[in-house]
Amino acid sequence: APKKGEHIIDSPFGQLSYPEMPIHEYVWETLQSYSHMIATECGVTGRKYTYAQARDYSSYIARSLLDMGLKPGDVLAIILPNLPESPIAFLGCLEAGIVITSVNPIYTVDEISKQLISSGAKAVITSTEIAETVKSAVKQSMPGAKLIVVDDQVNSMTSDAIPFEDLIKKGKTLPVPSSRDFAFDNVAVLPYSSGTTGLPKGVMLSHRNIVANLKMMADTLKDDILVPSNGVFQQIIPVILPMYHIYGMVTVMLSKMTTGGKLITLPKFTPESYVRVLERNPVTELMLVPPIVLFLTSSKLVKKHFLDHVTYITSGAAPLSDTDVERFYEKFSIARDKLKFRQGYGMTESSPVSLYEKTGTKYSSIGRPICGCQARLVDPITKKDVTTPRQTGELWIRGPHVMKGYLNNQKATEETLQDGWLLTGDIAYFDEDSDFFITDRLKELIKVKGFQVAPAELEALIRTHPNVEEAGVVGIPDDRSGEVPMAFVVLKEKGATKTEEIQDFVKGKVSEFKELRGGVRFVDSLPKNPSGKILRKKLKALLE
Ligand code: AYL
Repeated sequence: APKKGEHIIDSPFGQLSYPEMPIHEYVWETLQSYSHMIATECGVTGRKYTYAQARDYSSYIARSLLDMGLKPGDVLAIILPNLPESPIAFLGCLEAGIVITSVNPIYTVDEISKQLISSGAKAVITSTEIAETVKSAVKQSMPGAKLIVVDDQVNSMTSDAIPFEDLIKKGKTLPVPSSRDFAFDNVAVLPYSSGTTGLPKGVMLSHRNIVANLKMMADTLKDDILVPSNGVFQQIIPVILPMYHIYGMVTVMLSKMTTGGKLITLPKFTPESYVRVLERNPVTELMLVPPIVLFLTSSKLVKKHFLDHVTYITSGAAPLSDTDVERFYEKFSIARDKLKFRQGYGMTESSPVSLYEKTGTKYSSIGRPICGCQARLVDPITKKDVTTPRQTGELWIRGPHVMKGYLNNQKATEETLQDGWLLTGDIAYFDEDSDFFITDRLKELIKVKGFQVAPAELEALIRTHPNVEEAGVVGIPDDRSGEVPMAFVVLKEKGATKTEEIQDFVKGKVSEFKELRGGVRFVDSLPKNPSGKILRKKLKALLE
């Protein structure tokens, strides 16, 4: 019930109910009807697994992990590009009761090390391709951790790594572990997000959070989810969004597996490999971030007939404009009721989806709260609820999909969760139909191609340059990536360092998408509030 002064906007999609079962059981629940169908297939090598195989192998993985001495509640880092084995590793860990921290596979040694230390990972699953980088990170931060390698091509690993395949083989011979107490509110997944401010933090998502979000989406879309019957129809979905990120993990991988979809995995997005997948497979749905929508529209390689079987394109993780969608339809001249464009809004902290534009007609809107989700708009200054259309406020979210909190960070948790409400740090309004629109970001987060970059992380790095006094990092608009990071820097000795030197200093120490592609500007001082916090809005205003 709303408290005094609260103006709660409920979901128009009915009452939510969800089963209290572990994520993997929820995913396998309807397995019988499509056990013989392909669950995952590599878009490059063609290596594939049926649902029955995926289910069995993940169970063998679970048994082997426990046999190796890992215990329920231990943290394991999955550092994998999108491979057909990725869901097997993921669901295997969950079946063993092991908490997964998902790490970006393009991370540098230092970036990986930070997450391994912060999460307290005791083991790592990675792939041959990036094994050397991961090994260095393990050596540097978690010397005792077990290293498991999904052997993509040939087994080039030295003796200290355990081949994933061996775990599958061995697990088959091991007894099924006696059923242990399962707590629905135990942490299941620990992805990293920088939240409203500061460095990346572990987001504690429970089985409840994720099962609830899967069911919230299923109930919201129930009249248009296509479930296979007699093996005739199968959804075919290219998986290009990385599965380490909550979008690829929950909304693509887990969600599509609950309805027997075929996931065509691509280890990394390249225009050529993506186009090849679209050309060779009758794909039924595309789940994208805005820069990839722009790619489809602008690339000459993408032909209209590649989209013949596509009924929905979903975009999320960053703003999408009406023009972006209009241009798409202009290029392909597809009937708008044949292929629908829908926008989702979500956050790692809400497992992720919270609002969804289901009709596919209001392209720039994020729609309405999905089944089981409530929303409010709260004025960040007066703290009063917005009650009328077209007035902006901070978007607050409540529901069973909202995280338990940030790992080992009570302060950040208290700032972000208040009375069960998740303070998103996004500014929004609703129109006369109660459809929501995001207009701005209150938080400092930068979104490059839909992926998070924490200014605090780059600022800390830039400050380690010998001639840097302080630094403030902001995101500036970019045609291709949405935003790119740019730094305002105060030098100790003016004139002694060039802007390119700062850019080069950052290069190589962080993943490519975090590089200062927006440039560097030297300033005499940074605008700050009385308590010393950098005022990023004022920095941005310097650019206008
Ligand atoms: P994180 N429009 C504008 N900004 C958005 C949108 C959107 N549709 N969706 C997400 N954001 C921004 O944790 C917003 O600032 O999760 C939000 O606070 O990496 C931040 O991204 C969260 O970033 C889906 C499935 C969206 C997944 C997601 C994205 C989860 C991104 C919709 O259906």
